[in-house]
Amino acid sequence: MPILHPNIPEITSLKGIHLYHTGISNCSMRVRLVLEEKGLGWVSHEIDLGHQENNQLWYMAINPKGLVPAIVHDGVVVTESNDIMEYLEEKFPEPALMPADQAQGTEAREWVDLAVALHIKAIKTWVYGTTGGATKKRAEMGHYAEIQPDKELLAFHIKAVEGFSAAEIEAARRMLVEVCDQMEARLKDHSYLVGDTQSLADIAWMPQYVLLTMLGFDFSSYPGIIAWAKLQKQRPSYQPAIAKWLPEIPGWALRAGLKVMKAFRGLKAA
Ligand SMILES: N[C@@H](CCC(=O)N[C@@H](CS)C(=O)NCC(=O)O)C(=O)O
Repeated sequence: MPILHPNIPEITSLKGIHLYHTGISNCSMRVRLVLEEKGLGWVSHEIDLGHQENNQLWYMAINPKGLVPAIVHDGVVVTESNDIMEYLEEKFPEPALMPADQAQGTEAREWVDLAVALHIKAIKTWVYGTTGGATKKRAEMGHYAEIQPDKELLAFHIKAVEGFSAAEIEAARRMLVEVCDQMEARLKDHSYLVGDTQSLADIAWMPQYVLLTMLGFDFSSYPGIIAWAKLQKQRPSYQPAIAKWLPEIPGWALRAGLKVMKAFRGLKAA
């Protein structure tokens, strides 16, 4: 688990829970859900990914990969959303978000691990690929290559700048369909991914549903997932952890805007 003790007094002197996050980031949503489900107070530090605040030196001292989310809890830094969720579960066990039953605990971790494993190759690739989004500019890539220690992430951003091929986007879509099939198989006669209550498994996947729906991924053949998401949205945590941070424009308008930006970027690159 990436628990860091940076030798930086401004960070190590922080008291309470400080969350470094971005509104629309699905990994940030996960951590906010855990904080809200557990009723924990937290100090918000929004990081502007569009302006590369995440790659500034001060933030990379908190997360050396320059990714959100990260938390500082009483001076201890934890990065990686899955590890932050586990850390919070360990430090603040009530209400429990991991099943007490060992087999169910293993199952919940498998759902979380699946979300981690698919983050770059399916979720990010489909999202960036279909929207044509690249958070970094070609001219910035040389510097980024020098500061980014994670080679998979670096390769991803190089690819995002160059543009994903239709085959790569389709491969990502297929991976997402496979997970949706797996989720649907479970959710068609269950309310939660594991056991009879909310767990980190649901929390790991709800943000993907929110993001993918917003960007036009078709869930219409998955009634079980839709019913599950509806239930998740009724939880008191949904508004402060997710809804409050989403753009105030409807999904169709967001998608139309992204399409125009994609076409514009294509013209500029030509
Ligand atoms: N494995 C990381 C992934 C985090 C991640 O990819 N965060 C995105 C936002 S969802 C980010 O910070 N992107 C900025 C960048 O890649 O430069 C986690 O689970 O925390």
